[in-house]
Amino acid sequence: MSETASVLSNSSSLTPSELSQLALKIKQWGKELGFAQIGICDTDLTEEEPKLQQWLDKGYHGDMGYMEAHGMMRARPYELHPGTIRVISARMDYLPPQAGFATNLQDPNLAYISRYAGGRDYHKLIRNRLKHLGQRIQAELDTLDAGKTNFRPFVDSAPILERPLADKAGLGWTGKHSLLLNEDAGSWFFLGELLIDLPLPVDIPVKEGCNTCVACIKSCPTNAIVAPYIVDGRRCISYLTIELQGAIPEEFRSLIGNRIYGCDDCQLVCPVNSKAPLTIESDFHTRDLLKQPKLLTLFNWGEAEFLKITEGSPIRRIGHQRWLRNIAVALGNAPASQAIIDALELRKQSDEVNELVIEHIEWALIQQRERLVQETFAPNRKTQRVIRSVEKGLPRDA
Ligand code: B12
Ligand code: SF4
Ligand code: SF4
Repeated sequence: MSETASVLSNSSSLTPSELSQLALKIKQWGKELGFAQIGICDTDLTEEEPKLQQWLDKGYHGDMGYMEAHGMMRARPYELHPGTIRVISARMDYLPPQAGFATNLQDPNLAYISRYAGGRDYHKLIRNRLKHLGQRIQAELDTLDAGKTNFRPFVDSAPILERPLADKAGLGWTGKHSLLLNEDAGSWFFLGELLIDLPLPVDIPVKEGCNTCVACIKSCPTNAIVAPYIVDGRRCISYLTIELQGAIPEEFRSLIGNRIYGCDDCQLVCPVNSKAPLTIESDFHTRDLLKQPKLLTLFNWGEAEFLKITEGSPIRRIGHQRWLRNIAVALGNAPASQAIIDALELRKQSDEVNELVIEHIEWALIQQRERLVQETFAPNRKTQRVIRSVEKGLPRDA
């Protein structure tokens, strides 16, 4: 049936024992569909509502208007999809092989792209798998002659608090960086969920495991983790390079370093990630052209090339102008070089750049020219600490 086909459920016809059996099967089917883990929770997020409201009141969402657009619906899955009484929460690993984190961060002429974004866009892939999961559940109900279920898959872009739901469903605990962490799998995974109207048995949340650690808070390049569990989105490099439409505030430009699309630092220093498994999805492997790419190479891509190379990748959504904006900032942070100055000048003259990009290019030119007469380059102290921590704690992925 179509995932949106809404037919009143007669799920009450299933006995508690049949529902428990079904829950076990759902977890097994989830694995077969490539999910690392599935958990089930109810829809009650009332505890999160005041925290979400506070986060919005403080303006931590910045320009992400979609975060406030739906009021408290984010904390009320039953409003998003009426009839919902359970959330089947799923996580899928994305850490690609040969991540080369430290290699990448310590070479300021290379562009750093968040490791979730080097392969295929996860939204469609996960949503489709969740849809298949829903269809398998329906097929099982058919064999039990138990009527129709009403389900709907969501991944990331819907107004729903995915992390608190996954926390409730026992997939891990909320780390001080605000991401979900799993004792065996770290945090390199996406979340998605199937909203459903079956009274399945719920899972038990796991105990918080950060203890006294504060590594993520201390290592965030822009001090975006303003208190344990609370991220001021406006300061986060992920927001500045992906979500923000306009100019990147100057105070953050040098702190961004060579990170041109997202940031992984709070996860890189996390000790729980030392056990993280690599993804089993080849779709999430980093595309060859995005493996340790040179800033200048990426900066020279024209729009057609950008669109072609990033087809099907999450990177495409920022568009060519913001791509150039971000790379201009990274070039401004790179060691002084005449080749960089020439490339910036050339781009500035081209008819492919808008005012936004020109302003960032001008900033980069000033940094480059000042540095040309000054010193040799070294990554800032925080980044050096992240690099050391990755080399020591995540040697496989360094
Ligand atoms: C908006 C958003 C962002 C914003 C804001 C980040 C944020 N922390 O809110 C920006 C653009 C900065 C961002 C960045 C990233 N994001 Co994001 N993001 C989202 C999105 C769309 C909504 C998150 C949200 O609801 N924020 C609102 C605030 C209020 O929620 P919150 O941060 O969880 O806040 C809660 C805590 O503060 C808590 N709280 C307050 N006090 C206390 C005290 C205690 C003790 C506790 C336990 C909790 C607590 O209550 C609040 C309300 O629940 C979700 C997808 C989704 N629909 O849920 C993905 C999502 C959270 N992002 C994800 C990822 C992967 C990232 C990045 C790693 C991407 C990257 N590499 O660049 C970074 C990580 C940055 C970070 N440390 O958070 C994944 C996380 C997967 C996981 N393992 O948890 C998600 C779930 C997307 C997905 N479907 O997989 N993201
Ligand atoms: S993603 Fe980077 S900038 Fe954002 S909170 Fe984590 S370390 Fe800070
Ligand atoms: S770095 Fe430490 S405090 Fe931060 S999420 Fe990981 S274990 Fe928790």
